[in-house]
Amino acid sequence: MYSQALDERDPRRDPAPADAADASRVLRFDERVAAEEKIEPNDWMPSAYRKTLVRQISQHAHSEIIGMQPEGNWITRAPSLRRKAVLLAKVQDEAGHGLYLYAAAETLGVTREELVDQLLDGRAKYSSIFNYPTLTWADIGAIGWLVDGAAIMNQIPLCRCSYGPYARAMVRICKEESFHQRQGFEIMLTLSRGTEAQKAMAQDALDRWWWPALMMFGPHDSDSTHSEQSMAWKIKRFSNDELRQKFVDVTVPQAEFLGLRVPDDELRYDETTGHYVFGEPDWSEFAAVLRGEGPCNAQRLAHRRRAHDDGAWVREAAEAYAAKRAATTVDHGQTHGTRQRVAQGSP
Ligand code: BYC
Repeated sequence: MYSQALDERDPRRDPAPADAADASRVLRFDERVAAEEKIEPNDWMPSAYRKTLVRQISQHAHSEIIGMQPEGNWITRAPSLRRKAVLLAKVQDEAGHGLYLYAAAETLGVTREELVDQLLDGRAKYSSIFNYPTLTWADIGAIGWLVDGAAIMNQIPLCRCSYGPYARAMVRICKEESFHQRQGFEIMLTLSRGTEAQKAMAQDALDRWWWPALMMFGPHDSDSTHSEQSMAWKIKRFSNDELRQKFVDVTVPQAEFLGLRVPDDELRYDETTGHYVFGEPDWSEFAAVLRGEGPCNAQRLAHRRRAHDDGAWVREAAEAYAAKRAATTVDHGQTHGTRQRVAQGSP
């Protein structure tokens, strides 16, 4: 009877009962977000909230995975066994971050295979920063200090993201990023206290990584497509410009401590605001990198595709093993069940 009534309803004139239910669910969702309750995978959520999270979390996961390449480039050339062990551990941490983040994205109903396909066929974005080359050992210091430093600034607030699985993944990631930042700063400190050539190498790395690091925070708030809605949903807690400013305020005194010069002629401390005033990143360069035209975009994707193809046998072996185990479990289950029935005297 009810379904017949539904069938006869003209959806263009009659507001659907589902709409009223949806409106009340949106209201309840908004109240929960406002009350700082975490939204969990099985909770109702607006489809746009789900879509935004899948986009951001998967881009973040891809960044961690592609981000292994510029540093991986230096593992065999690290200047000592200690530096090699530390760098290896850092790059492995990044693989781990990628995996937690893919797992967090999967709780939203998307498969890892879909996400990986989007990366490999060039549909998905990953952080612009990983499309720059690591030319010298000092670049490993600059990445730890500046790139992981920017990452921490951006990611600590994500520990309070309204979506539970993302927020919880970020807690461990941030602890590890903090270690990464310190190892980078320590490399820069060693180089800047070293020979003239080592100091020049550190300065050159700062010169090349400073502006790309500022671009990591994304476009200006006025050009940011998603910030306003993401902040209303408490996915983002600070805007791109707010985080960029915090990063500059924290990092410039660190550069001074290292005795290095930040490559920005407009940089000055404003006594009245208590903040640094800084120049404008080259946004046309940022746009080009996002279009796939950065110095290493093609190389990074080609390398990732090759690694994916080379790893096909591992995925196939894992699937075959899982299928074999599943079959064995069924066999054992039947045998066990049969034995029980026999023991109980049933046929
Ligand atoms: N690079 O509306 P907006 C790491 C895109 S991993 C590329 O402001 P949103 C590490 C943006 O996606 C670092 N694309 O976006 C790993 C959007 O395009 P779509 C990665 C960028 O999402 C290894 C459009 O521009 N960190 O730390 O509100 C070793 C408009 O932007 C970038 C994360 O992923 C960029 N830099 O804000 C060492 C953190 N910026 O999607 C370190 C999580 C913007 O509409 N993500 N775009 O096609 C976020 O916090 C935010 O997604 C962002 C951007 C702040 C990055």
